[in-house]
Amino acid sequence: MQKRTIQTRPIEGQKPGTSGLRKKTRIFMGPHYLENFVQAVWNAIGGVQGKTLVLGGDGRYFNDRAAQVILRMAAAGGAARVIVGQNALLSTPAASNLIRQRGTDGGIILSASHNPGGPEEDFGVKFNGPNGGPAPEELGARIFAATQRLESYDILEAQDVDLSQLGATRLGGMVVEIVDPVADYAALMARLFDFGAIARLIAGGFTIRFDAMHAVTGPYARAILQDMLGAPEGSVVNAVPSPDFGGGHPDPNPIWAKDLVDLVMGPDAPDFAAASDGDGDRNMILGRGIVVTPSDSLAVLAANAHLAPGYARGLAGVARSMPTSAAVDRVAAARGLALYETPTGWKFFGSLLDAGRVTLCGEESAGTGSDHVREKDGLWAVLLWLNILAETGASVADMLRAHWREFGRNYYARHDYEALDAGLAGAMLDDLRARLPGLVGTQAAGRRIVAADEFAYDDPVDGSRSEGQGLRIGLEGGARIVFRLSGTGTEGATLRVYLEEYVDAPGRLDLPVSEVLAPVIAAADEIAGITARTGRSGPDVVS
Ligand code: VG1
Ligand code: CO
Repeated sequence: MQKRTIQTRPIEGQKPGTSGLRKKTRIFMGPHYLENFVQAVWNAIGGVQGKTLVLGGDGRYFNDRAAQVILRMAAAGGAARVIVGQNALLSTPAASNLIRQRGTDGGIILSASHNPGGPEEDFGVKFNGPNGGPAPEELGARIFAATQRLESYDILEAQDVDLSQLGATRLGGMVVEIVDPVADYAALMARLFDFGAIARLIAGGFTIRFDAMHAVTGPYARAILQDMLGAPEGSVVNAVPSPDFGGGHPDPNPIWAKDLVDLVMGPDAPDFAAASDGDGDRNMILGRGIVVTPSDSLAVLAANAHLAPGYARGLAGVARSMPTSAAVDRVAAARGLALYETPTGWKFFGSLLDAGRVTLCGEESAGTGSDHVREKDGLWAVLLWLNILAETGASVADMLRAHWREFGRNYYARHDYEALDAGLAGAMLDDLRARLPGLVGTQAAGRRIVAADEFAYDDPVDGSRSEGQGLRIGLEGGARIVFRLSGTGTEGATLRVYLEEYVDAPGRLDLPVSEVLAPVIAAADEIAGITARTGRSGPDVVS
């Protein structure tokens, strides 16, 4: 087997976004595109000579081909060992766990997460460091810089490795260790949660439905929920990962998981339902007659996590991304927990988790996790909910209502305007940014603006500063609006508008979200001029 050095030239736009590099699959399949980026990763981390890496992905189209290329490039770079999930599959949290558990030098995750997959859809590559977490901003910047001065990459000339057989094999001088993608992750879950209590709950007739959305969590959910916890066959649906996710968006929200919402609202509702995304790090929680807002889910979990064995000692602190609702802040205040507010993206939780400052963290985008790995974790959230329900005997709806009675309710919604012209969307936010200082004291849709700023974050652990992380508007009475542009899209720009209103009057805790937020939505439109500037009559996705 021969190592080849291939001459190449920098390719524009290989800048990692909120979560790695995401592009149209066709772009990734273009000449040198994947190879350039992978070589840039190697260069940015000081090469892979003698290192051990983890490799796997969510099974989307091109996952298998990309894995073979990365193996050949790791071998050419002199890596000692790559631990690969069987058939190149690993959920994002399972990859994070393997990186940590095996004490490796990091890993590569092939995923565009909740973005659709297929030859005409999206692909992505992400590097996670030795702590198991996504590359921090500073490393992302170094990877990008390396893409801009790349002249060549090294690759082994070799046949494909058969990734369907468990066990160790060699590629040149490198060991390729093919592991069961589920086993270590399932063992971790069994250590954190009271599987006996959950199994008894299920044996007692408590019904669950988990929708894997044709993505990577299928095998994990089947093994854990059905085989280990005894949920009847058929409790996990859409459980076979497919390269195009059955033609759908593997995004667990009320739009793309509408079937599940219809199910819990109908006569055959299970006691508990959930869904995850393409790479298994997101979660959506539902109960009979109720969909739990991710921000509320984080707050409920923070208030009750001590009921699960893995968190019985209590929490060190909690963190949420800035656009996430302040529901968890109220729990933190009541329980005397430290609360951190970070920019969007899991990479910002890493230093807090590593330093032991927080145990639980979450984002409004259906991401919840803890210090057990360094990624958000969909099935973990499902199991923590089940453990809490098993301990309390409450229904999902009871849990929520009791939570709102105790802490008040942060009514919340996110409005996404997708595939906007990038120039137009950028100009809209630039213009608003320029007007921020003059907004305080003025009125929008009849509400007085009491705060207006652009969020910047100073990491209290490593001292790094991240600027330009979202425009925030505070309205009199506690309502909040946040505007930011997505960093995970592959087409034009996506504007995200995050809307929140806090209510604690006992008679007003169970109102329709759209009714409570209507004045905040009107104010948001007036402040940024969304309708006027985009010509859109409303958002594409409300979650
Ligand atoms: C989105 C979410 C963010 C999440 C990120 C990655 O980013 O808003 O909260 O961390 O996706 O999640 P953005 O920049 O598009 O708003 V995943 O499950 O797509 O890796
Ligand atoms: Co994801």
